[in-house]
Amino acid sequence: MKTDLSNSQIDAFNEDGFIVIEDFLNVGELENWRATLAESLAIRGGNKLPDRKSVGTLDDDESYYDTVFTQRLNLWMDNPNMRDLILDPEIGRMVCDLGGIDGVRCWHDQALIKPAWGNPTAWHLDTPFWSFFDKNAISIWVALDDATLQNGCLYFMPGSHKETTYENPGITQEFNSIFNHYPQFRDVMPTSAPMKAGSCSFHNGLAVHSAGANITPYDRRAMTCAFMPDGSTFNGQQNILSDKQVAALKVGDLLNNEDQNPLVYSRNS
Ligand SMILES: O=C(O)CCC(=O)C(=O)O
Ligand SMILES: [Fe+2]
Repeated sequence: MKTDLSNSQIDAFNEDGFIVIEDFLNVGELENWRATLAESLAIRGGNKLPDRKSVGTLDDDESYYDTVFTQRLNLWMDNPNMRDLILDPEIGRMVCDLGGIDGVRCWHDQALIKPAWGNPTAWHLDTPFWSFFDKNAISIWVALDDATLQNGCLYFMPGSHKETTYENPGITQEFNSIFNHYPQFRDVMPTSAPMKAGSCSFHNGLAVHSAGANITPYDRRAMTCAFMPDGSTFNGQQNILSDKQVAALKVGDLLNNEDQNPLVYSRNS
């Protein structure tokens, strides 16, 4: 893995809210990530989460969502091989360097497979979905197939993370509904982020982003993970937490349960 980050890459991430790392994985690593994803999907079966079929509040219109991507969350929980890959402390260190933070926990990993002929991923923010508020939540998105302008690569609105709030338009069938909440982005020219298989991006969860339709007969596979700064607290939103977990939490409680949100990297340890 190419885990070194230069100061200019860190500066670009802070300025734009995203960064692409070409050839993050070498050929052998890419092969391993693909095989581990296939293994994880087979273990998981049809459930989106380890303990249940759907995400509840995340998917208001599940049948439409399924045409945007096949989504499987927290694969690390039921496959130790996936845990080794996606919760690698080296990735956690990169996230800390990019966000200028001291430690990170896993919020959730997520396989996102845009199926052949899949619909586009509407412009959205990530952080407002989640059960904590933090301006430095960061996701990694690893391309396991070439992600192209034709099969649904990512697009970002540079600098948008500096202006957005926790207001969430969600991922709906209306590709541009973000402009109802943030009309100032109507005039921004987005950056496309095509990536060769094995390349990756990091993005701030408050950066406005989307992905195109998959106009090919092949799936577009990506493995992603959302990282939460260590010390984040519960904001009252359920997101991927179970009813039981939510019942046991009060707003303001630390989200530091190692079985749910393991510490991936800390500068202090
Ligand atoms: O892969 C996609 O289509 C969308 C990815 C995304 O929104 C994310 O990783 O936050
Ligand atoms: Fe997203």
